[in-house]
Amino acid sequence: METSPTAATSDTVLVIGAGGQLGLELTQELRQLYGASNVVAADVRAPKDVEVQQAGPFELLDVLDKARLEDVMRQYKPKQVYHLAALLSATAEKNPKFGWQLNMDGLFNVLDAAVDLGVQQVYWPSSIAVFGPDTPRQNTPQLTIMNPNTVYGISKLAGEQWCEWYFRKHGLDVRSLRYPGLIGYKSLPGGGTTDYAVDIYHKAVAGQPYECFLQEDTYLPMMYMPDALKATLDLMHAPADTISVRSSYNLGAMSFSPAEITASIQRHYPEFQTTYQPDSRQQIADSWPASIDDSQARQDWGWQPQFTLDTMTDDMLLHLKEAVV
Ligand code: AKB
Repeated sequence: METSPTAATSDTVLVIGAGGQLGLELTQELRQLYGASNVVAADVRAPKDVEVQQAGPFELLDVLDKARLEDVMRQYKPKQVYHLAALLSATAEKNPKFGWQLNMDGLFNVLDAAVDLGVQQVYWPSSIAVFGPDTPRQNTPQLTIMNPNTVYGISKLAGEQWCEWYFRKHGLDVRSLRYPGLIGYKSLPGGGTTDYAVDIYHKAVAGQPYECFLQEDTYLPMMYMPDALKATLDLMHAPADTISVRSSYNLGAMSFSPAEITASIQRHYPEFQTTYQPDSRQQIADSWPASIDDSQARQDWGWQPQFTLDTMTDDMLLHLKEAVV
């Protein structure tokens, strides 16, 4: 095994894709943990919100620009890099070449710079999209038939294998989770197949009906953002010798259908209605697991989700209502 030539010396953390659905909340959480000045937010677009801009260091960064990435990393010498920039499933299907380029070349740039500049740890998110129509749909195991059939899924599966390779070949401590659909109230997702489960809450609070792009009985694995943040940080803080999976861990919390999330919302808004108009995202959803076996994550580093569909709904609606008042 070849080891990294120089060790990063600072306590700085770099978050690439800090303006995205996960990046925004993860950056806030990391700033709480390590201090705002120690967490560098980077994104291809400057944050619109002035408060976000002023909350800590920010760098404009296109992860495909390797020279700029290395400059930022030389400047801050991060000990940890969270690389979150990617095109999600529905957008990547519409723009396959760019989806592949961003998701793969971006990852290579980060992994190579991390090795060259002695970064201690890299985090890179994978997804339930690594599974495909041949995969067992219920309680999908950690190790099983994959055969993804979306550009996003193919890029995530290839990325997982590369992460494992960089660990074996270079000793790079890269860690990863296969996220289910993520649901939070602080930011909107963009371009995913599971996004309906965020949009639906916004419509309910606005007093409007929701037209869902999936069928009412389409079950998908989902997770509330506080659980996703906890899982990410628990994984990154776990001792290296407890991490038995160097591709990416299955991670589960809850599974529900559009009909079930509608019923959960109706406990608060009895008049709320969802209609169903499936589009091309239905095919993507049909190729993904309905539920996930995450026993390896539970066994290795004690993963335990907190939120159920109803407790998530209660919390989402509470926060979204506060935002409109
Ligand atoms: C998507 O729907 O593309 C993402 C994912 C499951 O990775 N939310």
